[in-house]
Amino acid sequence: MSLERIAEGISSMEIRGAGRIARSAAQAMKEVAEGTSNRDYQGLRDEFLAAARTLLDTRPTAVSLRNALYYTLKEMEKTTDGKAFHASVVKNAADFIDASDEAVKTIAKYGANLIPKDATILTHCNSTASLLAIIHAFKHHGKKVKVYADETRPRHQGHITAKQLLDNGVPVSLIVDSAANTYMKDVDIVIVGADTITASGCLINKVGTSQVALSAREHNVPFVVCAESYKFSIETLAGIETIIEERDASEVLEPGKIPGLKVRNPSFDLTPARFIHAIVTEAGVIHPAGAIDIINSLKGELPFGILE
Ligand code: RI2
Repeated sequence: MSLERIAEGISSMEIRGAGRIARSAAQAMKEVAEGTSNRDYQGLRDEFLAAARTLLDTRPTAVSLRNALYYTLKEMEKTTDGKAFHASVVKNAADFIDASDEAVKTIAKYGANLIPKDATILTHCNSTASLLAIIHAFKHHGKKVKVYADETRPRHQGHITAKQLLDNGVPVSLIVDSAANTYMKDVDIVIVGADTITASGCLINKVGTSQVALSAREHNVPFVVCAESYKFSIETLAGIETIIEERDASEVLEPGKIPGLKVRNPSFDLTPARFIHAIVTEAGVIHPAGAIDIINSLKGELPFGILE
């Protein structure tokens, strides 16, 4: 797909999931590189930065998207040789996509180890790595798990989770988000994905996640997050606050149904580190306080700030 088509797909959430958004952004940069005959450094720099900014504007909260762009452009300040810079963008984009796919598989294996035998699990929204961890525990560890899947208003990503679990033979019940606390007394572990992990180990994830975390804490249920390293926010290390994306009211209420009514529709919320039992990354299972180590390793590798 072209840059414009991918950007439109991310904006409309046809392309969704922080990991898939990041891989799609890298793919878009690869398409831009493969589509230009330009080998002049400055011309390429202008072209790639313009493409990166188009992608950045699609979903401001998606730190994974920003980090994917940093990864793709990480040689930009290291060479002024146009040919070398061009080749690096093609290679880095492809490498990011492969590394992201591998990270999800690794997290699924590590996450499956955390799932107790015959556990009842509660999920919120739809997260690739979290889902694969549950399926891995069910299929490869023989754990007779069953799942309560929050439907996750307003876009009902929980329906995707429920269908994928059903298709893999995992017993699952879809519940409305406000029923999570009711069933939490029967739950052995909560597993969710991540849009962003901040430097202080907080989680930014689909709206409603923080209420699930509150309920899990109240019921003494471990709350586990699956997050690839590229979801960790370098910006928060510098004290730059992550924007919580607010989406169109029409996702919540049919336009004109209640004339004059104001609707708020935040796409994500923040779960404090103290509510998080563990974060499963491809580098291993860490305590939220370990987020700083992941971010420091990213800082050494990614050209933080080049897209400002
Ligand atoms: P994976 C999703 O947001 C959910 O918040 C999910 O937890 C997170 O992205 C990560 O998804 P949205 O794209 O990368 O539905 O684990 O707004 O698939």
